[in-house]
Amino acid sequence: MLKTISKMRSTFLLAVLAIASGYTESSACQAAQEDEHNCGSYCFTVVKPILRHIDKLHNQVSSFEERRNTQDLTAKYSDVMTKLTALEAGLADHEQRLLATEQKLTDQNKNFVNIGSVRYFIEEKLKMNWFAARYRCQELGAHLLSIQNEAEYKAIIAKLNREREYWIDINDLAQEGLFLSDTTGRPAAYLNWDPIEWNGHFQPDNRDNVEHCVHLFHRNLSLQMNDADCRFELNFICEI
Ligand SMILES: [Ca+2]
Ligand SMILES: [Ca+2]
Repeated sequence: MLKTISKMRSTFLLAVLAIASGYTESSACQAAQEDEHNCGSYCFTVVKPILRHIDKLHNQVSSFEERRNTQDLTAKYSDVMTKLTALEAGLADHEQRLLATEQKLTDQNKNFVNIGSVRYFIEEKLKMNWFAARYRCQELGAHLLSIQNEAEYKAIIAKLNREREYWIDINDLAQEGLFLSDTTGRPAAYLNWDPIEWNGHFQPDNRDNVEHCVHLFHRNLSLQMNDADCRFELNFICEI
């Protein structure tokens, strides 16, 4: 009897080891059946349900691992989609800012005009005092308009709005009555003062002793020069 129990135990252990190693029930049973003639049909009948149960547990473990792998993949997919969504939002924001920048450049380009080989920026919207306008031109890599001769004067005023007034680079800030080009530091190359009398004065009149900056303004159906208070806020022209 003890010998029979010992055989049964060894057969059982052999089957368990086989299943634990990845064998199926049938392969385990095949191994076990090799000892059946030693174990006897009775003990094998006792062991077989246990083998089936162990095989069932093995299948359940395999199924659980498959589900866990699926859950891992689902979590990774969700993580990737979250990152992708954030990336798309970032791209959309970047694209929006790019469009805004392009629109701004387009708007600015509308104000650029080419006359011969010279490029001008005509600020029709913003109004600034003479010093701020000068700085704005420098920001654009330019300077306030420096008219060199009558031909350039006529070419540029043909592009201007006659309803507006524009700062140019001429001033007598350094010495009253000496009108210099801010671009060259030399006496202005071209002057075209408004010829119409104004309160008994002709331009430049340095009215109230505060008019030291020159602008083009509309009088007599043309745009001609006048000295004005540099603190006035006017449109302006940059030359590149
Ligand atoms: Ca003056
Ligand atoms: Ca004046």
